[in-house]
Amino acid sequence: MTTAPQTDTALGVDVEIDVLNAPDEDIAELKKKVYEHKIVVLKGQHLSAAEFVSFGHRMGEVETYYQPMYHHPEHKEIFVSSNVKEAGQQVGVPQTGKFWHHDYSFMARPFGLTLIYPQVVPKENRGTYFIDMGKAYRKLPQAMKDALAGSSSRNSVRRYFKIRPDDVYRPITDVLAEIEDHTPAVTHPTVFPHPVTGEPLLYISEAFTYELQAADGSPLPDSLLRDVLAAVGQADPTFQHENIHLQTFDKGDLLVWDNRSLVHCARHTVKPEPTVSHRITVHDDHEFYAGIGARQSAEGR
Ligand code: 7UC
Ligand code: FE
Repeated sequence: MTTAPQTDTALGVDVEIDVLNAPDEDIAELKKKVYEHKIVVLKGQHLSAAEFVSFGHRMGEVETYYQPMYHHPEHKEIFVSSNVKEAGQQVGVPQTGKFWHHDYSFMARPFGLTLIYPQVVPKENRGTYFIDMGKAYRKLPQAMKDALAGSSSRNSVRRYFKIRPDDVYRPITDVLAEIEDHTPAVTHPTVFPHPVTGEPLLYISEAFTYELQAADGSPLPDSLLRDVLAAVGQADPTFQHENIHLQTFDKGDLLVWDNRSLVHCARHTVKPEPTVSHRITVHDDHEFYAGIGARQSAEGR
């Protein structure tokens, strides 16, 4: 396994590794690099969908996306983001993740690692925007840190839930009620220490966080949430904020990132080019944050 820092950016490191045949110690080392550098780009990968799933299982307990509409037709473990029809059929879901978010932060037990393996890479609008929410938290004015101390956040997918083909002609109130029933809002600490590095992470997003609550459960002013999101760069429509990092990739790259530390936003395009990417998400060997379960053994599930 060899490692080279990405020279042009503050986040991320390139790693060369044979993801299927590397010894377990190298996989453990790879995960350490993800916690340290937050994004790792595995260069020159040539994996079939089945091999990508095998690699996912080496990285942790695979979390299959809760909605089948996103599943790869042969491998439900793979979440497909695609705007390319296959034999006239939509596969997966187009235009996913075009908003600042942590994956699954609207769920009670989010996962630590996201693996993205781009399949069709657009020529112009390639890449994903990231913000390091550990660094962003450090840079917040002390008054904001004080205002957030001891608070928690309320999170829901409701604003970015995608209408499914079968929802056509359903009353919107039924769809909204179903969202609340299947994915009720969840509470997370606004700031928690990374279980591996100990770094305090600000765990809120423009897409899924809708309210901050004081330690006693009473709501904090909406202006605080808006001001903090703006301060960290999650309200900048131009993506010029100094906290925002554009991670580009080429065909053959496989990205692994720390889903506790980073928020991400799919790059916005006016006229979308053909784009297909495969995603696998895994619980690692650590609690997501203290009190939220780590990787579960096969027997424990
Ligand atoms: O279609 C999408 O953008 C999916 C999004 C609502 N959830 C992705 C996730 O893992 O949180
Ligand atoms: Fe995402």
